[in-house]
Amino acid sequence: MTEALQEENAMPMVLLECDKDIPERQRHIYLKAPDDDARACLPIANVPTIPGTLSERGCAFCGAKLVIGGVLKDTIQMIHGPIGCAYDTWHTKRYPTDNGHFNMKYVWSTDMKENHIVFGGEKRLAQSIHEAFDEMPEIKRMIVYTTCPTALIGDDVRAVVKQVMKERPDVDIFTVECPGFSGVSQSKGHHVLNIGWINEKVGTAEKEITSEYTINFIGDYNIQGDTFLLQQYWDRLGIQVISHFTGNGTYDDLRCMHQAKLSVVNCARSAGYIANELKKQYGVPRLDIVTWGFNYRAEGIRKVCAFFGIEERGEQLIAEEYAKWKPQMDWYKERLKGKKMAIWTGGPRLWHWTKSVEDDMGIEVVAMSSKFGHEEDFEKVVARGRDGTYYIDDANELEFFEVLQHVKPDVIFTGPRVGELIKKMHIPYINGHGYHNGPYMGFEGFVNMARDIYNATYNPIRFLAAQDIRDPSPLVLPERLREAA
Ligand code: CFM
Repeated sequence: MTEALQEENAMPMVLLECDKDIPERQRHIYLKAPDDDARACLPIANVPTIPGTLSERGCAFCGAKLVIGGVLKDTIQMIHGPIGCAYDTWHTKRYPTDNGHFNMKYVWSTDMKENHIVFGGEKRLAQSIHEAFDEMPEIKRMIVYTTCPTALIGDDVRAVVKQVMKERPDVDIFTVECPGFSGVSQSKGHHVLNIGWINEKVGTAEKEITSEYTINFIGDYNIQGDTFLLQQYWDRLGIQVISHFTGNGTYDDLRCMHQAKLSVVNCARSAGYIANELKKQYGVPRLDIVTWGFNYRAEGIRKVCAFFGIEERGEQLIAEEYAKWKPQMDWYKERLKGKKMAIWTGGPRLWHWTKSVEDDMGIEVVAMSSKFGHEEDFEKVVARGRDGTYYIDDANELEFFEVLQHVKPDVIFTGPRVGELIKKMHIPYINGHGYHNGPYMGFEGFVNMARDIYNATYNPIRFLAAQDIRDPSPLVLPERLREAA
């Protein structure tokens, strides 16, 4: 080992070869070693991207619209800006609804052009709002978003919205002022929407209470039906979900969040803020759970049931689900044991998954990158993750490739953009955001996830695709693929 390498290995924060011209990146990459004091080694996070690095982050507007607001099933999403802001936050996330996927079919925009930027877009906005409601008379709810250009020219969106609500007393509109440049990543958009909603909309409606056990289920976005699956558990436990924030959720249910006795939080990064405010403003306690993985899911059910004193119901549900799904999970575990995985998503899925795939599938997570997690996310990730694993904040493409050479994963969970590059390297990729064949939450869902990993890692196509067809020697499948072939 060279002296330089020795020195590098001794250092918990790593400067990769590809980053030698932007040495500031060293503070964002941690290689965990046994006995490290992880508190002193956390990658810095939630800070502006360093010029010169090609970030994978999204913008603040995207965090509000694509991640939270756009999931609602009965709400027009009016994007006040150029058409690109609407197009790029439409159709890229898989969150179905039980009313025919209204939210995924349509996108609305004021389609700002140069003359609106020069002369102001308020009239255009009012006209677009009326047009949208006229076109869809059954829809009475809307969220209006500002974008970089309309924020810069100073359109008074709130005044327009107020006027429309006066003219149309049967509609309700919520305004999100969170232009792309207002934060360092999409994380800012989560925050703005959370705080705006609690301050302006929670407490403005009441719904019928049908159970003495009531919750808000927060930070679950029904990716490929996660919410549908988990709703079966709540129903079997006799728990009424007052609001889903926001998977398959409705605008008016979210106005009733104050009525719940407990806020159960899945994605603490995107929606922990509203849970905290519900506690502060309305005294609704917050309980964080993990909904992926057998151990975690069972623990989450136990915690919620303990809160309401219905432990027996919880134990019964867990026993039934284990009986049904554990044998299948164990079949996959047998075959996935020792496989190496990388996770490159937003942030929370790193700490949700690293330990659960290890416990339930025997998989080792060897590299993780978070686009917008904060330091508190890294605290959780590093605490649950393995030694010898890379923990990276806001990684860029070159770093991905360099780290791949070090850790050699069998499968990578990331988005389609990076996924396309990985495919070319003949490494199996699974959509870590929208899933391949989800849902992945809950007991049944985690079996789906294991099945996708099994199919990806045992499929001979990657091996075959890597062969040079001009080579006349006979192909020999590697041993790991022979069983499946
Ligand atoms: Fe929460 Fe999410 Fe995620 Fe997220 Fe996202 Fe996402 Fe994600 Mo993609 S709300 S933070 S902003 S769990 S869209 S459904 S998968 S990056 S780790």
